Amino acid sequence: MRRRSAFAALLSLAALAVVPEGAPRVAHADAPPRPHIVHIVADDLGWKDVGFHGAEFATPHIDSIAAAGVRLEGFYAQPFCTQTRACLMTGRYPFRYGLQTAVILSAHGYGLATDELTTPQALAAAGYSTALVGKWHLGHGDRKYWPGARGFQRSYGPLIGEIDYFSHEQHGVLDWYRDGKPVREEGYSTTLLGDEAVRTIEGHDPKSPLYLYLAFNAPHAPYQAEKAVEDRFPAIADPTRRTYAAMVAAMDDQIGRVLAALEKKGMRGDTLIVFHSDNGGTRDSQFSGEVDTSKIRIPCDNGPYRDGKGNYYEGGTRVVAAACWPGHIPAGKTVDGVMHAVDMLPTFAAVAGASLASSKPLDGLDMGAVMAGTAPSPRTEVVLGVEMQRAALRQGPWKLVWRATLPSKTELFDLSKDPYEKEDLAASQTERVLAMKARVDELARVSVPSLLVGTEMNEVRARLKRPPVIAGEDPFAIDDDEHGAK
Ligand SMILES: [Ca+2]
Repeated sequence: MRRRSAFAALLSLAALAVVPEGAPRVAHADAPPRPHIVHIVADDLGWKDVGFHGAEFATPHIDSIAAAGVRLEGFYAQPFCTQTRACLMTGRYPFRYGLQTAVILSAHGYGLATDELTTPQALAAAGYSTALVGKWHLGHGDRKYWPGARGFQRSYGPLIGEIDYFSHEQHGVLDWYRDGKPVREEGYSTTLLGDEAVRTIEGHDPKSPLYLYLAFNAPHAPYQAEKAVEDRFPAIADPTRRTYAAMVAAMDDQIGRVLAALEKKGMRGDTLIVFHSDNGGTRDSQFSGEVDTSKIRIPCDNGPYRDGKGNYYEGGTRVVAAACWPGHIPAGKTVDGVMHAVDMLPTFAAVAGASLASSKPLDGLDMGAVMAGTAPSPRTEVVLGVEMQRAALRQGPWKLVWRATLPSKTELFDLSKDPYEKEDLAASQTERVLAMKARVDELARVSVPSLLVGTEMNEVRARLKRPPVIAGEDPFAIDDDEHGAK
């Protein structure tokens, strides 16, 4: 049976309401509205780094999405890029397919398991045109992981994503592709992604539904902006913060062009737009990525939320988010209901009338009614992560943050009273802590082993076959192997 969303149900009710008394019921009144879906994802954007959360620089176009619809103030993601993108594509938590640890590094060959049903596969089967414009980060070492093999009819942008914004290279290797072929192009990557998103909309036949996944690599490190945009922020004294503001502003400019293109094409009123970051802003240079940021002041701002990217506190996982869809999502409201990145696939599938029958069991839930403000969130639990060394779980207002490696550390917070995680209640809530740890253990037992840990252990095993490293007369001559050089 086809899933029907709250959006679809509302539309059906509205359709019935305008049918005159005695007139025949229209047979297709039950059909889902099948909106276009534009899913915009920012990379490592701080919670506070948008105008509507109080940034000191303006983001008028991102703000306009929130103003035309709802702020999603209970929106969770994973603490790292790959993990959240995997959630968005599968509706399932990363520990179910081995992506629970950090990210796929540029030197890694593994990717998102190819037996997972992806969002573009599900939507394409329902008649949607599917386009990825932006960062993928779900596997680059084998073509079977590339977006074209995973459901996207068109794709453009970086496969990995931590690129130089001008050369589009990572470690000196080009990471910029169109439909699976590397392309050398001039221009600031954020602008190029905006150009392509606009082209995609302009070239689309509005009569058929479009799924555009617009995944900016901004404002992820390296911190690079165009000077003309930086010059818009003379009042920001810190140079890295000024650059970062310009990176966010450049992304906001491009989002503005996308909104204008939808308007011009007559699609805006029939488009569900969801915007969010893939994880919290970076606060610790060890989690900024592969470039060295240890010598600069990290520029992201998560406002009052604790810590940032890479860890399970709210600053790493509760991200800025907004959604709009005229006539279906009320304008200017705030939705506090808890939701997670895994919920996007079921939510999109419901409004699209797409079948998820061939998916493995989903962790995600349809959040259509929550976004519409007609129902509270059905989500009673958020699994923020289950790894071999640590985990975090939210149940109702309670949040467990567990470092299982020695020396271990267990923290429990009541987010209803302490959203900024200042008061650890673990010592006074021992039974609750035990029950939540038991739940984590249960999930750990059904986890697929971490592909990152397995890959790195293979590196250790390869070392077993290497000759001994024995100190010679020159103390500087022996260190290459120890430092990972080939
Ligand atoms: Ca990220």
